[in-house]
Amino acid sequence: MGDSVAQKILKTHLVDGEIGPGNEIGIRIDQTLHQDATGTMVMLELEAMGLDRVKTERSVTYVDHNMLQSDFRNADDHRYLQSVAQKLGIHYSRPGNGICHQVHLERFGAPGRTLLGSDSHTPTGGGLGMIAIGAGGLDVAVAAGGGAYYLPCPQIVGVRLTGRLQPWVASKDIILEMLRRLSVKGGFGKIFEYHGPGIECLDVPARSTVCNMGAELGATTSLFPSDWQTKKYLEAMGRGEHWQELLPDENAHYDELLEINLDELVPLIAKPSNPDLVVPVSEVAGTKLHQVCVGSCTNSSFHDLAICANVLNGNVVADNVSMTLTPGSKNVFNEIAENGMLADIINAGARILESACGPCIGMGQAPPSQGVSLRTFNRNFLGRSGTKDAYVYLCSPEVAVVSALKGEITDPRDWGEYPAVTMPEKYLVDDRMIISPPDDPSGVVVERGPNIVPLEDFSVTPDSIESEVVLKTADNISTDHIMPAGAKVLPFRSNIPEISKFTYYVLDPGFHDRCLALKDKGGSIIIGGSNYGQGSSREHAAIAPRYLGVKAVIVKDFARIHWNNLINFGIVPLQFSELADYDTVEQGDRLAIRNLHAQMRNGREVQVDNLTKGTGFTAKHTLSERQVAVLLAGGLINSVKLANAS
Ligand code: MIC
Ligand code: SF4
Repeated sequence: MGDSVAQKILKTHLVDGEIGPGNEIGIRIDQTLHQDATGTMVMLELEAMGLDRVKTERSVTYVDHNMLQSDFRNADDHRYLQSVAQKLGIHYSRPGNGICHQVHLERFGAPGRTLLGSDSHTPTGGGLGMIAIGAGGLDVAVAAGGGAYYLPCPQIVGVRLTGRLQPWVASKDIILEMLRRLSVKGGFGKIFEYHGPGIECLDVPARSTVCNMGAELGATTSLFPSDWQTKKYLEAMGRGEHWQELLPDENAHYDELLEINLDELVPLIAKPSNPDLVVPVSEVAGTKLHQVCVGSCTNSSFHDLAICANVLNGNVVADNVSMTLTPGSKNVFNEIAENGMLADIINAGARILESACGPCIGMGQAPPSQGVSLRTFNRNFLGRSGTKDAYVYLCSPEVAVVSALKGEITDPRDWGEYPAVTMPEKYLVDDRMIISPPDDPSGVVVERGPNIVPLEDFSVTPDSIESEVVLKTADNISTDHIMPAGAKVLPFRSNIPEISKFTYYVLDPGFHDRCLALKDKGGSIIIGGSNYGQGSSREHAAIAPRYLGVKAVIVKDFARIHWNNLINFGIVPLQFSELADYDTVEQGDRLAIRNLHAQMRNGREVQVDNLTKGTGFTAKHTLSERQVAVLLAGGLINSVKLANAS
């Protein structure tokens, strides 16, 4: 049996363990990506670990999330990031240069490489034929310091594409179809490798849209082979020398196979408020709109904007709609400015935003009360838009732009001829907004504002836990629910005591106070449903609960990145062995776990007593031996410090 592209890359980067089902493997990371919302924490962690210079081939910090400077806080973070990047040997992409994933694809990604990013949509890089994985900041910090990235060896699922995308059907519809079939937890523990004749019609940005939103499947990552399309893209970006062909062997082995016939695909849409509530657009056509937003790291490439400009040209956005467009990078912005498309967009009344995450992370453009917002983004979790009772739908730029003109959700195939877009032979590349670090950093002074609060020391995980259930949740709780983002909260990303006040704020405003009241009474425990912690990689969804005294989280099952983050910050992650036991526990119950260390070390089962009900149940854990040691040490920082001391 031959190798898939994913296997080839994993094999050349394997530094620990053996590739095989159920094994934990360690891989070498060539590049790291950090952004401002998670990156300040990564830098604080690097400092806490005592690292003086990154050891990767390339590490880049982007400023793209915390762009609103309504007081000193975000501006302080930017200044800190710029100076600490200089000190640690990290490239710094200045605010205005674009969204991290779009810029990384354009300027740094390369076939055959590994990339670890402190952002869940890092798999965007898979469009170039690389293994790009999203992780918590601490894992990224360790990788930046030259350490391996550990992961449970993923299954490799081959997704064979046949046929061709039909007019008005976009690559976004491929990934929406995957979500329709597999759900937001269908990708757990898997790498999706797209292949087959259908990939020929997809250029690199189109492929990256598919890989980007593989994060919503809960996948480890997604990728495409590196072929002539990859070569063409890298050459157009002036980086032809980074191309190498990387194809699956003819008899490549895939653990599972799926097939999508692109000829049969129709425009799709995800309904509120989960990315897998996917139906054909025709099913919700006619729904009146209040807002349409095109952009985000999923759909802000030149082609995405060009389609919009073409359809908007000569028309005006419907009276009842506020439309925004966001170019994903300064290069894309320049491109549409140079060729006149920007004027078509402005004349149509669309509001052009700076190249950044913007409305995708709730940085402005909150929809009106009970408003319907149609977005080309990747997430529509409750409250993420900034308006709790808004209805957020996710779709392709094609669906978005036609609907913006019609004022209601519209199947774009009813619009007319599909616009022909001429792609640039050479993009207008200008890297002057990326600051390289100096060879000698000795003169660099790290600038810290008052909002930057160093991480507190974490104590060792106790051997005995006796705590109250502070909250019981339903399935599919996202890290947006646990720790919301948005203009109000993001400025506190480098200040844990302050940001912790927003924990579970949208779903349960009393959470913070209840936790604090329990902090000196043994702390608290959270009970969760299935796919707990899906979505963003933000480790604040683990650090803040830890700060508030949460000792354990017991759920039906976890999403990948959050599970890792809980371990990294010393919160015990357990799963119900019998799902029915979930129903026996209530908020307010006092639970006890004795001899935790021995139970975790010696097996997979942990006994939990319900002191309030006089009952008990068995929970299980899926941690490797290495992870058990990290958890019991009180988290990864403690464990790295211990290793450095010995
Ligand atoms: C997101 O899309 O939720 C974010 C904001 O990019 C996050 C990172 C963060 O919370 O800062 C992600 O996807 O990991
Ligand atoms: Fe930014 Fe949105 Fe992409 Fe997250 S999903 S990186 S917030 S554009």
